Amino acid sequence: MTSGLRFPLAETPTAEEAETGRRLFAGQSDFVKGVVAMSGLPPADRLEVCFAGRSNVGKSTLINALTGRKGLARASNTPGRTQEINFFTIGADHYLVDLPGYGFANAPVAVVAKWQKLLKQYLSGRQTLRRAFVLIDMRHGIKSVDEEILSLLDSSAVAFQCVLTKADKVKAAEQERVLEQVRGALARHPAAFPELIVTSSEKGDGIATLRNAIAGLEP
Ligand SMILES: Nc1nc2c(ncn2[C@@H]2O[C@H](COP(=O)(O)OP(=O)(O)O)[C@@H](O)[C@H]2O)c(=O)[nH]1
Ligand SMILES: [Mg+2]
Repeated sequence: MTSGLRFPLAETPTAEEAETGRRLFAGQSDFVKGVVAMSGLPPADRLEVCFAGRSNVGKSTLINALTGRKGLARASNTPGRTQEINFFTIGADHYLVDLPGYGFANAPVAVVAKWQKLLKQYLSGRQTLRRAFVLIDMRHGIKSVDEEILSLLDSSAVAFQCVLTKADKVKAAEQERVLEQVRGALARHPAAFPELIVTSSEKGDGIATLRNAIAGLEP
């Protein structure tokens, strides 16, 4: 039995599904607020998805590609800057939540500790959070720096789906090798959703599939 049977690639949406996803993301997207404490969270009054990934994985670029809005999520992070949970609306009834990038080598210990506490509180306490999307660089696969958030998602019982980024930078044979590494690592995580999505924000690959994964979530 090949491990390819576990964690297959999500199927490309049908034309009808793609249209539903397109329509969701064609709705008004706005930055709502950056949150630094649980007391600052907007009311949990709509379906929510969050995006996590190490800094430079391509998270801002992917959020911009999903929404078709270039400047929505700032496409860069400054190491050590205040770590905020950023809320965006997608249409009238979805929140898209941008979690701060992790894995800065030189972030101050106190900043990291404060961030981890807020993240833990957010993930374990947000009733409307339906799925986390964890972005993994297709050139690197799942690294030890990613394991912390995956374990946190397991312990918070938040279903998470892995999204491979920057596929345009990796040749097909190498992509297969990285996908096998990712499948092996995910097998140890009970909260892992059993489908992977390969994307290139540069080429537009996988964007319709990711939109469809979000549009198909039940409120
Ligand atoms: N070739 C390629 N580069 C990408 C892609 N997505 C992001 N990048 C580049 O990767 C770098 C980091 O992207 P960014 O979105 O700021 O990462 P973030 O720190 O995770 O928000 C930028 O130089 C992007 O242009 C992609 O799909 N393909
Ligand atoms: Mg960013």
